[in-house]
Amino acid sequence: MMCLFSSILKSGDLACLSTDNDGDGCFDALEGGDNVQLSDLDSEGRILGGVDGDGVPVFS
Ligand SMILES: [Ca+2]
Repeated sequence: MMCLFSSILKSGDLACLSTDNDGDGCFDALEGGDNVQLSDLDSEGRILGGVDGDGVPVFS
């Protein structure tokens, strides 16, 4: 994956590739307030399933 604009986290990782930007141990997808459940994520915090035509994740 290529990031056009991204900050660098304290960990040295690119923020756009991190699934826990603030490093609190809770996946950002769960903290986003879009009713994402743990069961919607893989073990690394990535949303399972595909994306719609606008690149928005599609999950049930
Ligand atoms: Ca987090």
